Amino acid sequence: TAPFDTAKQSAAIAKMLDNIGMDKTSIEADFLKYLCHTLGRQLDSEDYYLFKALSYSTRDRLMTHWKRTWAAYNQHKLKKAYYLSMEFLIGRSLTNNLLNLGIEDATHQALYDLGLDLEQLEETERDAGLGNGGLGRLAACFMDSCATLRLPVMGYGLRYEYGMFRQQIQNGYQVEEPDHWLGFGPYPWEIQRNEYTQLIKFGGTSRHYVDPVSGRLIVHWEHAEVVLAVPYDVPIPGFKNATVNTLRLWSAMAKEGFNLSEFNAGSYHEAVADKSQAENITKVLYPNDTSENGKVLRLKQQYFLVSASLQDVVQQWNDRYGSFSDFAEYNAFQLNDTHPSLAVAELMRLLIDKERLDWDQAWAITTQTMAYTNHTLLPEALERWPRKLLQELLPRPLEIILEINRRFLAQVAMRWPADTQRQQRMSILDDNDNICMAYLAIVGSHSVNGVAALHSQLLQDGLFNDFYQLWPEKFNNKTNGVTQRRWLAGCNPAMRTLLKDHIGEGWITQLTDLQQIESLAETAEFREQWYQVKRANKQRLAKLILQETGVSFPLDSMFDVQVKRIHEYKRQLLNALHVIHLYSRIKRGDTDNWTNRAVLFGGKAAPGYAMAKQIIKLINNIAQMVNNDPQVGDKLKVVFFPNYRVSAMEVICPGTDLSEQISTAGKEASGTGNMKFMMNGALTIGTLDGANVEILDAVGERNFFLFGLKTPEVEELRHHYNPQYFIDQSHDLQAVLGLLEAGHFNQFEPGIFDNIIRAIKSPDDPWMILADFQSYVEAQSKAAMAYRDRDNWLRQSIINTARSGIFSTDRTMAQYNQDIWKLQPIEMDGITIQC
Ligand code: GL9
Repeated sequence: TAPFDTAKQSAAIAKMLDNIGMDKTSIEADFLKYLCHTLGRQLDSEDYYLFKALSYSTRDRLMTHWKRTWAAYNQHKLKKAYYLSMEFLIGRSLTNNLLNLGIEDATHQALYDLGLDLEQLEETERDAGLGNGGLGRLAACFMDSCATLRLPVMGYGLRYEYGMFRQQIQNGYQVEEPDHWLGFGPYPWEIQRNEYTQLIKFGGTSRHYVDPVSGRLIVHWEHAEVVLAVPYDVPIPGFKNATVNTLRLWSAMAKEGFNLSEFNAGSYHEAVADKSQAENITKVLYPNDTSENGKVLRLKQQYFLVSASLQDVVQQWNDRYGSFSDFAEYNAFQLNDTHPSLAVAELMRLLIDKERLDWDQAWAITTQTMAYTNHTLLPEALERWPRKLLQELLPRPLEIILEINRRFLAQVAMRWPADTQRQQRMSILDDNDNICMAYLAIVGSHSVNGVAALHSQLLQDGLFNDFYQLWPEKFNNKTNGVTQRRWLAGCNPAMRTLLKDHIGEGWITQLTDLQQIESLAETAEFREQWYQVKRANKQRLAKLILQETGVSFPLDSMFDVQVKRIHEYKRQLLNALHVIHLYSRIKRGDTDNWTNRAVLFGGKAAPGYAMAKQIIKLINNIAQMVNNDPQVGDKLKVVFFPNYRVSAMEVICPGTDLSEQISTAGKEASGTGNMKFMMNGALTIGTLDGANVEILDAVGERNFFLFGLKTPEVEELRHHYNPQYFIDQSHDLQAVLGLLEAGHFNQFEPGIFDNIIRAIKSPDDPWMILADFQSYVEAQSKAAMAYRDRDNWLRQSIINTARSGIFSTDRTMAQYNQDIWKLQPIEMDGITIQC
């Protein structure tokens, strides 16, 4: 055989990769090759196959950059960060990948010449719904921004076979359906990487030995059940910068096909059950974590993610460098909430048990590399796991957690001698024998951050105050953001074009450039163009609403939107009460200076959250009554949009006039939908909560409809809250409650809303809906009046977009990097691909 010339072959392959065309002709050729050769279809086959062929040819165009980015990671010793998250709510990828590659026009042309419509193919892509809401979508936006900033950041998550459930509405009620998103063959954006498979242990016992040679204590985790973690890599392209980062998602696989000895012993069922039990770990995304028997599986998921990811990093480090003395200088782990906080114990375990470091060295590395982000103040969301459960499932990590706690409490005792109450309060093991994951995360990290200024302040002053007193230097704020690639350039092409005509496209990577349109708000011509863009987007949204619900939204009415998870603290009920108030005004003829309004609700309720499900039913019943009353007509429309998801928001936010951000002050950590709406020119009606505070700061009170109690007022009122007082004060509220209590919206379903009525009239209502009702109605009426002055509304809308620059995740990621990770951007010049 001819001698193999590595250099020559590598050069040839690199050339092949580099020569992939980004022009219309080569895109067309590759698309046809995949369609006809690989998939065995032709141009008249179903959109699904056309989409698939296009996504394969697009993936090819990512591959060169992806390989080169990997090479850049490995050619030099550079610091990397790892974002550990149980959720990455990706949504669709085709549009985004074309945009970031800069080949949307070429692709559009290529398809057009074949008689195909790009947009139609884009819409056949199924959402990758691997997250519940804001927290998961934030992780996806972070990945996009890191790639765009050329930061060496890798995401680690789980490849759930079933994502967020699909929501159907039947007779006004939510019905959940499984989301088998991988059901139509493999996901085109992932690449299976068997060679990086890891072994994950569960159960068994932890045994301590003394090594006869070294005299050192050695720990073995024995008799554990072992599950395989198989990684699937998803490419994350930066915007036109030849950088493609990686999101690595782990999938559980049984170690053996099935238990052969059990099979041979005649237990076929048990043999297969073991296999499916192992594979259950990544079967389904938890839509909440309230059910008791599901809890074990959730804990397994968390450890599975953490152990696979850390083993991946530690092993590659070991293969490459051997010594761990400078590991902390080159690695950073960001914990997305407490869900991956077992990482603290797992890194300790790997460093001590596998890499044979002593406790102090391992602890120094752990605390210097780990950083924790908190995403909520709600007590019910703070994770605590029974010590007994950990003992059974993760005996060795539990030992480590208890030792961390022992040493930590000694430190607390040193700082506050004899303050036993404080030691009890701060203990990672609480009075009920539970492990408090937030405390573990704080103790094991060098950085703790909240996700908006107010939220971070409340963490310091309240929830984590003891820890703040001990380590004030750990605490910091990182206000959330959203990526303008998806949430403006991608989802609002009409506005993108308008912006391009006036200020170019610098804002796609420098969102503060949007400032430049503010002065244009004063020219009538620009306002008219702005109006036309919004109108076209409202038309697109109205079409979707009609298709999904059968209800027509009149284009001239104010599109008033609240989309987010259904939760009492987010107060969809307050919005619903306002709708009833408007309906009641129409019915009694109080319609002078009326502004037509079309109200859209959307969002999923956790399957076990009964109250949230009743709220959905109430909204649907109100909608039924309002939409079918000829006296109401175009004055008021109401819909509940089914199966709210990322791809729906991409149509909803560009078409929205008024954004509802009305949570009880102090309860919404940040919100990110609020930012998407603002960026797309909606005005906000909102409380002083989460990032609303910073939105208000940016636009000023004249461009924001502020209402409601402030956080300290809420906390003060809690001690003597008397809803009846607010009812007595307000005729409007009496009328609204009168309709509800008379059963006007449930004439054939007696009693179904009694729960809701009781909750809002109770002095124990933690969300204090009735306390804010009158103030909300007044702010709504101001919004309605403002909308009637079209010119002024347009000015305000333009100002909202113009000042949304700080809410880019590019800014958020730059701050994480500057304060926490301290990474150098990847240098792509001169990087060659090794094949
Ligand atoms: C959340 C907060 O509730 C939001 O206010 C915040 O914007 C996001 C992102 O930081 O995180 N925390 C949380 O648990 N969820 C959030 O949205 N819930 C879901 O993702 C369902």
